[in-house]
Amino acid sequence: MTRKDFPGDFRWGAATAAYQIEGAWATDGRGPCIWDTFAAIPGHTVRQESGAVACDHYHLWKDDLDLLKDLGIDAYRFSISWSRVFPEGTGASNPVGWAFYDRLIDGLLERGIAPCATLYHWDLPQALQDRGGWGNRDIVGWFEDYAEAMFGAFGDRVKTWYTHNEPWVVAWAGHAIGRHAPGLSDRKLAVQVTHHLLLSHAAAIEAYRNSRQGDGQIGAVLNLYPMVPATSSPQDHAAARLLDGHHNRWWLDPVLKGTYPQDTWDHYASLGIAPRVEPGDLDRLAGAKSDFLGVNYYFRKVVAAGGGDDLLPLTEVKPTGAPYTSMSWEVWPEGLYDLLVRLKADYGDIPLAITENGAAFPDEQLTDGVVDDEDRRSFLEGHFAAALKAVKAGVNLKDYFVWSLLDNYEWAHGYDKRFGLFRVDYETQKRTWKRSSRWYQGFLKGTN
Ligand code: IFM
Repeated sequence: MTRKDFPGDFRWGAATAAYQIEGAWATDGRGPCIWDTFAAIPGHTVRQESGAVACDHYHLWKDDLDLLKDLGIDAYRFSISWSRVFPEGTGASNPVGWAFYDRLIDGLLERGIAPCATLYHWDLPQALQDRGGWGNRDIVGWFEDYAEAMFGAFGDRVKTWYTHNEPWVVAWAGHAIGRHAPGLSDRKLAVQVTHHLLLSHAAAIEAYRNSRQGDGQIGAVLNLYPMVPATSSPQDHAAARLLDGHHNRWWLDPVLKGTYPQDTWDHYASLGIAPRVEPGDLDRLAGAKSDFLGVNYYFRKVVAAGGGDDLLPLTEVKPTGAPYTSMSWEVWPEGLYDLLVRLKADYGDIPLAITENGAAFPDEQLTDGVVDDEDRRSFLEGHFAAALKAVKAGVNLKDYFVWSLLDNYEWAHGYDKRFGLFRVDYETQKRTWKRSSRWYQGFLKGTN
């Protein structure tokens, strides 16, 4: 397999997110975000680690862009820190923060790399959380204003925009499970948050269509999983369908069809947690047409009926036979093919982008100055092959971003989990090539 097997305009890239790499949390007027607050509370993150310094990309961005250039990628997916550009989320802007993204975007273009920007990758300005955060319907307007400002400032050079990254995680991990900022445990609120996130996605698309610089592409990024029944029993099939509604269709249907899936709606309603939807909301969702769908794929879920709770009366089974990553995620490249083919079958020919795919491994072995991560290299090769198989099956796949450019802050796991194509020594901030990045470079340059 070489890159020539993929369509000529296929884009290869790497992805990151602001809070996970930038650091400089209190530098140049950046306002606090909910992860600064959440991580400061003992017990929330491993060793109480935060993104305060992370990879210090805010200062080392030039070196990191040189790595991207050396790697030979076409596109770079990064996120904008809302509280760096608007310290309070709304109102006064912070020009020094904007200048950072200007430098970054110009630096990418100078190196021949397409800048692709995510508006929201989980780091809500704390000032907005203090006003109710994603639970307050006003956030739809706050997000729209922020999005409009970003399109105005950077839309002349950024031609690929992502509204939200993995809104499921924002709603459920942040507001029901409490494992992510803002650390709440209220499932009714979590479902209301899903609705506000979806409305804000639609509002950002509207703002983009109205922007003078809205001549690029915009869409959402969802974390999606093939749901596999553990056995052929009708009960396991029903359990897999339930989880599919909760994780996948609750987002896919509104984003791509402008409706909520009836079965999941009825299930939430039976528990008294269906969202409050105001007249016109569904029309707004339906009217916001995406240019593409961003797909983050990491693993499949194998589902058995029974266990769990009244929301999800099921158990996720850990299959044996395949390797697992440091996150205890099964390595299952076939799942990527299954997912892409299913999206085409159920949602038509909307262009798809793999906006994240990658793996955490221990990365302990160093050979000749290179991190010897054969596990990650073979993970990537297997998933690239699955993507190619999907392309050959007629899936309209356009981009592939490896998660992540650098080892970085893996949220509640702190710095324990290494996902990078480049190793980061957090003491010295030295970046080191890995066998996987050398292999990716060879794949891109056609020298493997
Ligand atoms: O690190 C995260 C990223 O922020 C969102 N997608 C999944 C990655 C790995 O857990």
